[in-house]
Amino acid sequence: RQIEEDLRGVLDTAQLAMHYQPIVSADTRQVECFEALMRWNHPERGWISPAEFIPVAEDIDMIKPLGEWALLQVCRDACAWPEDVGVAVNISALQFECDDFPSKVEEVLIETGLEPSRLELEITESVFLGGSERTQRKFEDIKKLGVRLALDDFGTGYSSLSYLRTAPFDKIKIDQSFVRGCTEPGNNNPAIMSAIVNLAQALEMQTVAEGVESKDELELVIARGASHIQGYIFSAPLSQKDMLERSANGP
Ligand code: G
Ligand code: G
Ligand code: MN
Ligand code: NA
Repeated sequence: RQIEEDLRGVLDTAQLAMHYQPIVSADTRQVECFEALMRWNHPERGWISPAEFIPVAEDIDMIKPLGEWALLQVCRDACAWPEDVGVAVNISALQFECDDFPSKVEEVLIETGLEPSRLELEITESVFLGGSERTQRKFEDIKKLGVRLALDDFGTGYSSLSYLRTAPFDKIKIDQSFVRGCTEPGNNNPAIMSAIVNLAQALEMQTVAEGVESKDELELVIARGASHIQGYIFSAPLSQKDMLERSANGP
């Protein structure tokens, strides 16, 4: 397929970019970090969503080079931000499963000089499907670097909760499917949100409500105890340039 061919060569082009979306603290209403989201500007097809090309990259063994490129790009970009602002990077389960993943992260931190505590890795429950001791050791190696771990798309996978006994997450990201429609009457999402927040608090983890678009949704997720908010209500993902210009002009 053409998309596969184009993806194989994409790192030799300037078609890939990392965009950044703010994650705001519910307490201070300040931007605490940005989630990095990959964007592909294809010469003929225009913008292609990562929801489309990341699975293709996984199929054709391109996810490791793509993921490593993203990590390096993101850490470089974050070095130009205020020192108290962090950055979160999505890590494919296939990339996470590589034996050298923790050492790659360490290399990038050394190469860019980014303070490790400013970097957060977002992984999904699917990393636990391969499961067990190797995964746990990987988590420990990453935590030893001083990097933070977030559990992305929480509650949407097929995983059990047993991994929460030992996995050292700093943050749980409440999937946006639990935010959609949460303000409509008779909706179960607020109850699910409260349960996730209670679970996270008991485990001393932060919670991000994702995909918050309206003021009503914002009020509801804060009332339900989410410690952080992400969504179009604050900003869509922006290029590094647009994001820095906007920050300079205030939030
Ligand atoms: O930003 P957007 O909604 O288009 O992202 C769609 C999906 O692609 C999301 O699930 C997101 O986690 C994933 N994604 C975006 N950027 C990256 C990336 O850099 N690496 C990986 N592995 N996934 C990404
Ligand atoms: O799977 P993950 O949570 O990493 O993906 C986040 C995705 O959600 C990104 O593709 C991002 O562009 C998208 N997104 C971020 N904020 C909003 C929002 O407020 N509404 C919607 N519909 N999508 C959002
Ligand atoms: Mn994410
Ligand atoms: Na998510």
